[in-house]
Amino acid sequence: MQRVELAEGLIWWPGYLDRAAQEELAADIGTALGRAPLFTPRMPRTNAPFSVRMSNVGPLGWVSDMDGYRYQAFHPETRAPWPDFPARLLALWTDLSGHPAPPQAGLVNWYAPSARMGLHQDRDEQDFTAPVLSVSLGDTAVFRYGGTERRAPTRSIRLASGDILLLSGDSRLAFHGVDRILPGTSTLLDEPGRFNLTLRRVTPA
Ligand code: MD3
Ligand code: FE
Repeated sequence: MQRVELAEGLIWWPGYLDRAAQEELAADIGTALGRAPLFTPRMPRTNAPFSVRMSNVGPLGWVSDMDGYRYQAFHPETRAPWPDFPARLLALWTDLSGHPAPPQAGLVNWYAPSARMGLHQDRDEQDFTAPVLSVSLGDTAVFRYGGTERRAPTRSIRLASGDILLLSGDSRLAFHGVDRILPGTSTLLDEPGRFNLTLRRVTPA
């Protein structure tokens, strides 16, 4: 298993999940989305829609609307609690995060082929000492990352289905984004596009 340290604390395991494991996780996510459908987040203030659609699993979920970015325990449209973490997703955190406390939020991002995510930092959590773990499923994404200041130079890698990233230490507050999806690069899903699953802690343990 290849383990690549892209920057201090930014670890990449290309092809960590084999095809069978990807299929199982994709099925778990399909089940969760049956209970907590994808929603379209909106930018605070402008109310402009994100091109990425989202849902969550676990006790807390990330949402964004006119009132701001936040974590909350229920779906913004159905008002139902988020589905439980799939056990297979929790196992990846145990195996790879190096963090003693369990994740609290499992954000599910869905990228249709035209979706993008602009360069940003993840700073809505109260505990930056905990890492973030990211799993890619479906079509390859062109992922860009830089430093902790927006003007720092950036580099790009292609995140393929089954790849895992760990964002820890000095990279926990790195700027990052998704420039584009490369449709037709994976046969995992029934439609073109990509899921990204991120596991996070929100509050101090
Ligand atoms: C680097 N998601 O949900 S995952 C996000 O592919 C997000 O959907 C992207 O950025 C996606 O916030 C990138 C990889 C990732 C996740 C969190 C990070 C990279 C990160 C936090 C800090 C630094
Ligand atoms: Fe992010």
